[in-house]
Amino acid sequence: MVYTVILLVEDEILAVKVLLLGDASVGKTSLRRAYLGHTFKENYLQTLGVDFSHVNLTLNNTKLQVGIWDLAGQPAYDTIRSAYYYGAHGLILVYDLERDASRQNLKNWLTQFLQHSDMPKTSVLVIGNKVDLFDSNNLDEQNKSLEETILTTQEIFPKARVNGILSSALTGENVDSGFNILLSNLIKDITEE
Ligand SMILES: Nc1nc2c(ncn2[C@@H]2O[C@H](COP(=O)(O)OP(=O)(O)OP(=O)(O)O)[C@@H](O)[C@H]2O)c(=O)[nH]1
Ligand SMILES: [Mg+2]
Repeated sequence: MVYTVILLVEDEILAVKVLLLGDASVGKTSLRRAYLGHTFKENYLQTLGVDFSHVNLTLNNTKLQVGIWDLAGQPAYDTIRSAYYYGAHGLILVYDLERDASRQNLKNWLTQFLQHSDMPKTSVLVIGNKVDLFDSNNLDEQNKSLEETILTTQEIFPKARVNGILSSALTGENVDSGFNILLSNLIKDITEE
């Protein structure tokens, strides 16, 4: 099977591929929708296989066309998911701050991704989502586990630029800034090659 690496430099527009990965119901689709400016949906409607969006923007004087591949976390999609890992410049690993098992499981998501990814460099953003469910003045524990997760991710994937944030798709907190961190790193990866 031939896979096309999705990096086209046409008319100085960089076309980049970003993946959202993580357990079912952690909020991947909600984060994608929040980033695109869509309204928050309270009811859970599982992604059926994959959802895709793209957005054009300029960041750090670079024109980007960002393709966001939002992969279903339900185990039923385990076999088809790996086909989407190829050519990803950016990886967003999402966990639910209320479900520590979803954070622990990010190791498995990353390992699975690395078995299929073919890119020399990938930027990674770890997101602890649903921060609106916690007291904003008392996030020490959440910040500590985020730091721990960033370190583990970096250990498993030493070549990657890894960052992390606590976010909320409901309030929009840190959604834009998180994507911007990832995209800035990814521009560095591509332009410094
Ligand atoms: N309170 C709160 N709820 C959220 C947040 N993000 C998502 N949710 C809720 O969590 C549930 C799951 O959200 P989705 O975005 O569908 O989760 P997903 O990760 O895309 O799930 P799959 O498509 O099955 O992999 C929904 O009921 C959302 O309303 C958040 O930031 N805060
Ligand atoms: Mg989804």
